[in-house]
Amino acid sequence: MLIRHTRPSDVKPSEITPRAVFADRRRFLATAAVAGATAVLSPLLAGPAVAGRKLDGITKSPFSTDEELTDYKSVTTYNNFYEFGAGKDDPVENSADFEPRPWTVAVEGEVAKPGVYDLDDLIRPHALEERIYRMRCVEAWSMVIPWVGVPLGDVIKRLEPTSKARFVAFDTLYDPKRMPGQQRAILDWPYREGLRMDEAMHPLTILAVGLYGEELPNQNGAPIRLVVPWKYGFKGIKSIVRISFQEAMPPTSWNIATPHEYGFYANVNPNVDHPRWSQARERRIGEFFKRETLMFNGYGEEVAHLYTGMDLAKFY
Ligand SMILES: Nc1nc2c(c(=O)[nH]1)N[C@H]1C(S)=C(S)[C@@H](COP(=O)(O)O)O[C@H]1N2
Ligand SMILES: [Mo]
Repeated sequence: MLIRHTRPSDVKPSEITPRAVFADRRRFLATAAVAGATAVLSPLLAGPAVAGRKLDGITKSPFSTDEELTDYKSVTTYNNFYEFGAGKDDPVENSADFEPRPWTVAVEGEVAKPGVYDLDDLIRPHALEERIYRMRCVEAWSMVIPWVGVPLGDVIKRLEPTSKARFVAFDTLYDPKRMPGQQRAILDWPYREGLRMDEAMHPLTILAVGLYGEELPNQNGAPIRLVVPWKYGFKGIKSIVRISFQEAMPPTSWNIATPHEYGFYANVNPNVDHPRWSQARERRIGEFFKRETLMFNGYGEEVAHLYTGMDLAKFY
């Protein structure tokens, strides 16, 4: 549960949490203390995840596009999430039993406030925004999705990265029992992604916790995923459990798998083709005719300055 109507100070965890879960939480607290983590822990456990639970208090963002939304069904049934299978309809079918609560995110590396953060403690200090973004998959299909989330930059500022932090790395959960696709070596698990610090701090970059006004469905990366609308979809890592601040450029899953096909930057660029297909046009899901792909997915005015002087054919 991301938005609570009770203040944490109003209720003791022993009053609202079933005994077994409370015991588990105490074990977790002890572990975190042993690990020396400066954990910021909510005294309330997040409630069980309920698919389609409405999120409250969402403000509309001026960064939204006014293009027609891709229908909810397509957004939630045509997915890439290899942890649940490589077919587009595998994630919705195979993630139904995935429990995205409770959830913690480890914050590590070059940062003043490392620790194991409860999801709520990472997100709740920030107002939830609706961000309607064009999304462009490297496979040349696109959607318009009304995400709900918070600017990653606001979260990062609160964590206080050190002056050495030049990159941010993200890991997806590694748990082959809960993510059956990880039982096969399709990728070098866990799925990993990363951003340069200025990309991570850019106001368009968000951590999403919902879509269409509701908590994220499992197949879209519950309970927390990255959204970077000027980059190919694979940068938008799902079900994040680790955020690490680093001096060196982090390895990323698709770059490890096929370096000549997928680079670190992965900016949407109609002028640089994938070795096996053109990136000049895309099929907007729900439309028949293809449309032209726009430089930086149409966000060039906002982000082109980040790449001044870089050869984008070399740094693809
Ligand atoms: N952990 C993880 N994150 C992932 C993927 C994945 O396979 N595993 N697929 C990526 C790709 S290729 C795309 S296009 C987007 C799709 O996000 P959506 O299903 O919410 O539209 O998720 C990205 N994030
Ligand atoms: Mo993708």
